[in-house]
Amino acid sequence: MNRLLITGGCGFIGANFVRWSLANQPDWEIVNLDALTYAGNLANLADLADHPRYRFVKGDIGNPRDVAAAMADCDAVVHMAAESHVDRSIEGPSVFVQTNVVGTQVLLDEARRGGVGVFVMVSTDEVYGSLGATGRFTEQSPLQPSSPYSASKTAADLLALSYQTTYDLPVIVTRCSNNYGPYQFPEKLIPLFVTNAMTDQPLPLYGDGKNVRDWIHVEDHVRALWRVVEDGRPGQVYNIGGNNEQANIDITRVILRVLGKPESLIQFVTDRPGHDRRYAIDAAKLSAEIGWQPQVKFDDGIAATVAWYQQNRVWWEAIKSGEYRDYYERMYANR
Ligand code: NAD
Ligand code: TDX
Repeated sequence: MNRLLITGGCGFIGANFVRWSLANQPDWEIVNLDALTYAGNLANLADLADHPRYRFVKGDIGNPRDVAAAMADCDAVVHMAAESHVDRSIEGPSVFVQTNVVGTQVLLDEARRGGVGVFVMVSTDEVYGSLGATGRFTEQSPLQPSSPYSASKTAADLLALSYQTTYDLPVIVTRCSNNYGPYQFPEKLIPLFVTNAMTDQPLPLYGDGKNVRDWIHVEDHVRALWRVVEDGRPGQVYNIGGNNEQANIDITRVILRVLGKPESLIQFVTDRPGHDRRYAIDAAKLSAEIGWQPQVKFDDGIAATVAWYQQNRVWWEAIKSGEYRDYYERMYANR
């Protein structure tokens, strides 16, 4: 039996990673280190809490003792714990530097000490900054992050690579595009707009609504991460993308159409400062070296995702009724 440590397993991508791994990777035990911040939710994995190949450790990646306890006897690390929301980073960058940069350094030091076989640093396409109307990001594109969030992820990404160069730690960096799917916290575009539309609340579209993102279903991302754990080359960077560029206004219309809600719910609001115009990922390297391809078609994935939010109203209503209300007020009132 092999053992993998995932950090941030109670968040959106993490919970999907844990669920998929326990179902599809029978030779692996999964240890999940998560601090349960506002974005971490034990309910995401409640049905798996007693699974024989799963262990949850509540702890902070910035705390060396928590990290050492969780990483003991692990063969692989998939590091995805982070502060992940761009708008929150604009409001308050400090925790982004603490978690995303310092937390990553603490994990890397413990991985060196413990001698793990592979350390996958889950980075993001946002490290590349913004594209114009044409072209796609390759692994050679310059790193030009725009927000405190993406700058902190860039620092972590490069720090991880430096541990490979300097200490020969077997680090692999992945840079994925925008994920969507079940269990995504309703501060991000798709779950925010789905849940607002379901309750006939306005959908606050930033700027002219024409910013473009390259959407990938979270299960395709999870499959890519496992392929990288098993067959990735240490020291390498791999882009992961859905080959699915969509303008925000088009995503918004799809959501309204699937839910049978009127376009009058769309409300154009003041733009996000430093708002990246367009992301598009060239994932040819991962495909050529490892044979990975995204499998979920966007029309199917978005319909299934909307259906999940319809079927799991209790899940998101609990989130939206708590401290989230203050966040929403701060972020969107008088915008
Ligand atoms: P999320 O915000 O939903 O989840 C983050 C998780 O990390 C939460 O469970 C939280 O409790 C945990 N966490 C935060 N600070 C911690 C700390 N100090 N110690 C331990 N745990 C802590 O994020 P997500 O959308 O699932 O993203 C996961 C990772 O994937 C992040 O690293 C993000 O940068 C990256 N990523 C996300 C996307 C996307 O579209 N969501 C795309 C590319 C890359
Ligand atoms: O209310 C909104 N209105 C709006 O127009 C929100 C929340 C977002 N938007 C726009 C901004 C972006 O152009 O929608 C697009 C997507 O926004 P987010 O869901 O906040 O995602 P983004 O900023 O693109 O970053 C995401 O992808 C890369 C994740 O949050 C990051 O963690 C990941 O690294």
